[in-house]
Amino acid sequence: MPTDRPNILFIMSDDHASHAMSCYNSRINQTPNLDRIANEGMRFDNCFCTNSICAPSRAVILTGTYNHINGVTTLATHLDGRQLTFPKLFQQAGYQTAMIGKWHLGHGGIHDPTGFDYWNVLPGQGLYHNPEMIEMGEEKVYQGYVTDIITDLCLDWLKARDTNRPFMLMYHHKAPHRAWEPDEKHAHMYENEDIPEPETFWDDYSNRASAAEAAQMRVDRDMNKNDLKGLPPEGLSPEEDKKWKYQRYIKDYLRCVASIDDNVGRMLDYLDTEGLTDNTIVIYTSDQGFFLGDHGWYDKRFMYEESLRMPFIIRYPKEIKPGSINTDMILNTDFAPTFLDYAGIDVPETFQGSSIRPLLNGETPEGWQTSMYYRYWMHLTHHHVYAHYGVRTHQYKLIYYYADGLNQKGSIEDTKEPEWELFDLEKDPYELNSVYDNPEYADIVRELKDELYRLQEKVEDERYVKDVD
Ligand SMILES: [Ca+2]
Repeated sequence: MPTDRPNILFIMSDDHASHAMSCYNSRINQTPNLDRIANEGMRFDNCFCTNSICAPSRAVILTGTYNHINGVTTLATHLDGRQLTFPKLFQQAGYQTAMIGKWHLGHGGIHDPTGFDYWNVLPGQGLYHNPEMIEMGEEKVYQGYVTDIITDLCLDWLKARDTNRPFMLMYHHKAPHRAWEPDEKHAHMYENEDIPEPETFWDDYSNRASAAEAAQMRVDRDMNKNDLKGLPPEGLSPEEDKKWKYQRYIKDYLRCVASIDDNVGRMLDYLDTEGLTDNTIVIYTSDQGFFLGDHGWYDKRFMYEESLRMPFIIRYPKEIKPGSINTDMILNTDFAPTFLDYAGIDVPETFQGSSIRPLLNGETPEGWQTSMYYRYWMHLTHHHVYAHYGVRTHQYKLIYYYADGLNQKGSIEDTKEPEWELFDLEKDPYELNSVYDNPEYADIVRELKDELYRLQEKVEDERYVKDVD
């Protein structure tokens, strides 16, 4: 084995949308420490998840396979840890490996983390304050704020590591997941200001399939007292009420993000102090995007842009030109092959993505993906979002709401009539007008359906029984 193998510091948060990061030109907050990673490395503007929900995205990242292969289609399907994962390969190759923070892929027996020399994870979603954690199978309660605690545990592990061997550390935050509970230090940020509302805040869900209107994740209607940390003042008009709720929601969300930013700063400072910066690949991403009042919503699940898009910034001074921006399409299936590539470990043939290392060197390989396949399986559960699949290219997005639970654990068996949507992302970047039935797009629809079925076959998924034409 080569002696100069890089360390991997894989930072992931939960539900952090890229439009709440200043390196992605956020209009609503500043993230100076996350920006350090982007400014000293590369920012990806078209990184997408293949199923926009927590556990499924995490399973894709670990196994390098789509959810119909790894079995984690919904939140109720836990990971079978007997599968091949990239941490196992790192461990076998002599890396020191650790998983600290949010796991959310099940606990006990075959569901505990595997491939790690050390793991210490939150049970399920975990708590923001004084969280219980499971350290190598043993439950412990920690005093303090979860984002600080996870960072402290990562720093402790790094300080105690064997400095003669490289490390792969998964530093995975719970924040800024619902119910967005900030710590005392950030509780008063934004107190005397109004956060701008997104362009689609007043969306009325017209000109689309029925799924958008049917979803139950509206800021004005579906947030509860826990989300809002109180109830709106009496006597507000419906518009004022919605605006009030948005401010409560977004400020707490951004306060949780601010704590992540501070803590990532501590981590980057540690790498600097220890002389580890040059030989450590630092990645910051989130398991999916999130609606920050966009379309009047919170939450994710939909194949719409705000939810589909993952932040992805990466720094590696030895290979990546500082301040670079890439617009090629990359997916969460590509993460594992990329990490393995850098570590000099062969990527197993069963992994379905590709290493993005050429992109990081400024070269887009011939035939690089220009379309992606998406599938949300968890029909109706929690937020009444219809099960759907679809294809996105750089210009278009075709979505098929097959709206069937298909007996997936964690889905609800209440089948709806299937519907299609097509968006021209150049003309309609906010996806407000489906042009599926517009005759001018008939050829595009045909091409995209062919591409959808091609991708479905390529990744070995099955077409829905009513999707025939
Ligand atoms: Ca998530």
